Amino acid sequence: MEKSALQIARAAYQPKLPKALLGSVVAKEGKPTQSVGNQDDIKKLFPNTYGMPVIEFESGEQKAVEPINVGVILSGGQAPGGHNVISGIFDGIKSLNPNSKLYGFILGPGGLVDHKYMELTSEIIDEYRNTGGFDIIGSGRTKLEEEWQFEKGIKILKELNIKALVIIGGDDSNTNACVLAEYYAAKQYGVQVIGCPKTIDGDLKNEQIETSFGFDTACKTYSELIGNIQRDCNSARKYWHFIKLMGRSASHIALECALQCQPNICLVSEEVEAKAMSLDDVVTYIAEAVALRAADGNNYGTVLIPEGLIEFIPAIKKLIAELNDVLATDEAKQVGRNKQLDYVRDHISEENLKVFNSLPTDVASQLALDRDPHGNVQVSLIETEKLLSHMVAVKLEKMKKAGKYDGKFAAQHHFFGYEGRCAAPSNYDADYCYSLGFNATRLIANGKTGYMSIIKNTTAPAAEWIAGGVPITMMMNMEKRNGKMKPVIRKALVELDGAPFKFFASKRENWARYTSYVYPGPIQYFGPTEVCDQSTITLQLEQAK
Ligand code: FBP
Repeated sequence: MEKSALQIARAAYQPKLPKALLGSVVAKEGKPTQSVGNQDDIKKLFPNTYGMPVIEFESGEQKAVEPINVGVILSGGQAPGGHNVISGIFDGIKSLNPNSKLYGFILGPGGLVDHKYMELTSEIIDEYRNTGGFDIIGSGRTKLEEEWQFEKGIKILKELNIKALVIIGGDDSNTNACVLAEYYAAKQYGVQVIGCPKTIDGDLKNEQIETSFGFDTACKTYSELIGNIQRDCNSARKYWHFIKLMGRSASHIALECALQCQPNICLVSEEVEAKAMSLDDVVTYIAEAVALRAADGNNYGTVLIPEGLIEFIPAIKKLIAELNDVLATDEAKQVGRNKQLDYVRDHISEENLKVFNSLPTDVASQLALDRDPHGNVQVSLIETEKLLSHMVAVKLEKMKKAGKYDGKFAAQHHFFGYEGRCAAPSNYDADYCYSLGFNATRLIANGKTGYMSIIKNTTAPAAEWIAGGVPITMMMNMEKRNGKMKPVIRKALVELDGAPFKFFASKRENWARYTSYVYPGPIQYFGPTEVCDQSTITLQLEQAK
């Protein structure tokens, strides 16, 4: 593989590990745990993996370990640092016993079911250290939830003598990891399953998990681009830039980019829902800010829009919930794609039909037709940035006629998502991911299953990071998916009484009116620690509490 000068220098970077993982470790076990909700249901569904303690590793004497074969799966959307999780696992099992082997399943969970795999040797691993992307083995969104899939999986695991499987994924994938761990434990198949918290969306976090990997690099990449746009915007002074940012559900990415770049406007879906705002309320909010700046002679600005916004507008949320139920029936599944919109119109309530018919046709079809394998609306395909700017233009025309606005409005549109998911991991993500992978092997060596690898205290220098494991059942509750109640990891949305949102809320009026842009510039890998090794502002504010 041809490499750039930066890639060559970066390949030599040795990611940091928490002090506790540098030598042998012992597991310190806490008290039995409970799930975050629906304890009775979750306990019943996970009799073998429920209630296990949180684990923290301390330096100590590790017993001699036999060679161990481990399998690894990358699941779901790409996130910077995935290759470092894998290199951490590789180095971790080799340090336990040099004859251990690592197998990667190709293109996500489907690789386990279809028996598509490759052995990851040191030559292969060395090609991918500290690089972005998931291309070492590829990723996929196949949902692992059926017994026949688990049974097909165990066949290949036994054939390769794999004793433990590490699933690197977001909330849905780790939910499936837990279901698989429970199934293999119940059947006494002798295969452990460990999860690693991944997603640029930043919504897999809780008291035990500080952040999901990839969030740091993705936000820094988007912030560089937003900063560049703001500088262009402040130079030409003639456009309003509407920038949609990935994050299927939670607004963590948009909020973090706002904290880094200080745009004029940043919408936060969770606030829109809490204030029960309609689409028209959102449009009015933006239009009034545009008018205020125009009054000062500033016909330009930036608006950050979280990708999932549309789903959080209460009337649309209600509509989506009914659409999910209506589309989950066997009857609906038989309806041809070209008749599906009519079918939907005939089967939803009058109230929801009104909302449905008020939406532009492409948005309505997107809500009604396409779901990902986990039953989620594919919000990345909805052009909210164009929808909003169009509606703002119409609103401003009305305001002009009423003598409430006197300015020029020209819009540019952007969507940042895929640009950041495979960026070369920042030092934070490179270290965090390597530690997560290495730590997963210590959970395996200690016989754990149904755990997620965790690294805490990550705003401190890496030597002070805390390593351990959290039982996945502890993060679960019951939620409706595809029309049925299912055990799932609770998604972490932006908390409106949390420090990051409160800080943003205290500043946004000023940022809206006066040009206060910050231009963060590109991620730096080499140089002073205050430039290269800082975590996200979100995490810093959360940890400062
Ligand atoms: P994960 O939750 O699997 O990490 O993926 C998140 C995400 O990047 C969202 O931000 C986005 O909406 C979605 O994936 C896009 O999915 P796809 O890659 O299938 O287009």
